Amino acid sequence: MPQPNFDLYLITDRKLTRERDLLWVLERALAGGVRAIQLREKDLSGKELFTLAEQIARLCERYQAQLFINDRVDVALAVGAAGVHLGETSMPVTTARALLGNDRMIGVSTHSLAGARRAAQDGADFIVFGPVYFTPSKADYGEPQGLQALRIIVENIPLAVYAIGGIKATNLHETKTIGCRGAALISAIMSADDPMQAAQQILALLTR
Ligand code: 3NM
Repeated sequence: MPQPNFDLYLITDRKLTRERDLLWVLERALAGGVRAIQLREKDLSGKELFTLAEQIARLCERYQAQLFINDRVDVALAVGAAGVHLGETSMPVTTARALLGNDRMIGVSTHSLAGARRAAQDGADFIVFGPVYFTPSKADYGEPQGLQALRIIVENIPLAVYAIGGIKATNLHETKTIGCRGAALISAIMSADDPMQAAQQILALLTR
């Protein structure tokens, strides 16, 4: 069964690229060393998402990077992605596993210890937990979870845990010391002046 072998999980948001083409930003990030991308563009139709996913899958192949598709098991299978990323409103992990088999990975977004335990029991390959720090897109959900909650997840869940939410070069070391497998992020790379340089800097900090 494949295991997550990446430290940095880059999540897309084409509205946070500062008007730059998403494929351009992703190519820069891949050139900077990113090896795992989650395509997360929730407002696209199936057709639009499939077309974009095919393009990104080709890009990822060139860089030997793994592509995960948010929510859509069908699109993940259609473009031969490495796996799928499920959230609270997605189909059950067990159902996704039945569709995907054991050769593809399932990542799950979690927001509590109970949710993380469930994901592990249901057969997730890795989880993200957050938001650890303040991040504008999740401000409506209340206070961030903080480092202590993240520590509890890492100590209790026998899976690779990626911290998410407001992760930047300046706070990466905190999540690393806690024992996270790595970091998942959007704006620190998508909105960076130079996504390649940002990816290089973050990866250097993560693998140090
Ligand atoms: N999920 P940024 S936080 C997509 O807590 C997402 O599950 C979160 O964006 C969660 O890196 C988040 O720009 C936003 O803070 C991450």
